[in-house]
Amino acid sequence: MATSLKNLSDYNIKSVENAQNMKFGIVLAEWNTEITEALYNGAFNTLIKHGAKEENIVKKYVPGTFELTLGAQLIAENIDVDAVIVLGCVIQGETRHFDFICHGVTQGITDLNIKYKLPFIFGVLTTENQQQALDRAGGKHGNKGDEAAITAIKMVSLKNSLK
Ligand code: DLZ
Repeated sequence: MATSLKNLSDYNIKSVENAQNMKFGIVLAEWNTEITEALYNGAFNTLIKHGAKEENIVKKYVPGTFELTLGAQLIAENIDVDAVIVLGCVIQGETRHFDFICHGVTQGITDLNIKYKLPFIFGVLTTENQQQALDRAGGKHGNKGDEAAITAIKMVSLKNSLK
């Protein structure tokens, strides 16, 4: 996660395998859409930069971050993909809804990783305010979408190396 000391988009490019033969699903939440579309652009552009073909990247929407788990599962069950990236943004409000959504999606995505033996990558921002989210969606702390894309490529590489 980005801090003032770590930019999400800083990574060692040499250590990332070429993604030309990999297929990705990306599911994004419609809540805080300015942020989630920026995360998507970061993820998409990073996958392309590392060799992924545009036709091998499927984009789907769900209403909110809580629905990312089922959205990701439906992609995994119905589309031929090597990894699924989920992108959302939950901003702290006045009630505990934030905690329930964050807990639900974190546990949900963890469960999917284990159940399907497929990389499901967690690209969800959980911030105190809109500015913190903007800072991590193409702002001064980079873009968590970039990080999610790199993580997806690395996890697919790991899986392929063990076949
Ligand atoms: C209800 C809700 C609230 C309060 N906040 C957010 C948020 O900050 N980010 C987000 O992606 N979704 C939010 N939602 C919607 C929930 O994720 C979910 O769509 C609804 O609770 C319906 O299941």
